[in-house]
Amino acid sequence: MYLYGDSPLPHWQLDAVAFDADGDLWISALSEGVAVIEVGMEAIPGDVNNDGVVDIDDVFAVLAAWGPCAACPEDVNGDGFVDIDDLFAVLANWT
Ligand SMILES: [Ca+2]
Ligand SMILES: [Ca+2]
Repeated sequence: MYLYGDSPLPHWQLDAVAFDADGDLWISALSEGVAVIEVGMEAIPGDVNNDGVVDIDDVFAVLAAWGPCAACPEDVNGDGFVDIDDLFAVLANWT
């Protein structure tokens, strides 16, 4: 961090700014390392592909991941299995 001119505010020289697949904003500064800032919308239940809507693509994602699945987004209720309950959760949150 360095001060720019007479400004009391710190200034950083940004190196790269990008969003990852989870919607987190990654900012790297040349002299200060990397910071991650979580931005964006709160997760929508049933939006397993995290595109901001619950639609047929989420249904297909649930069907494709059917069965045991630890910590995967298609397991909407978090019980370790992708099954009919998760499909119903997607349908119940249809946007
Ligand atoms: Ca979606
Ligand atoms: Ca489940």
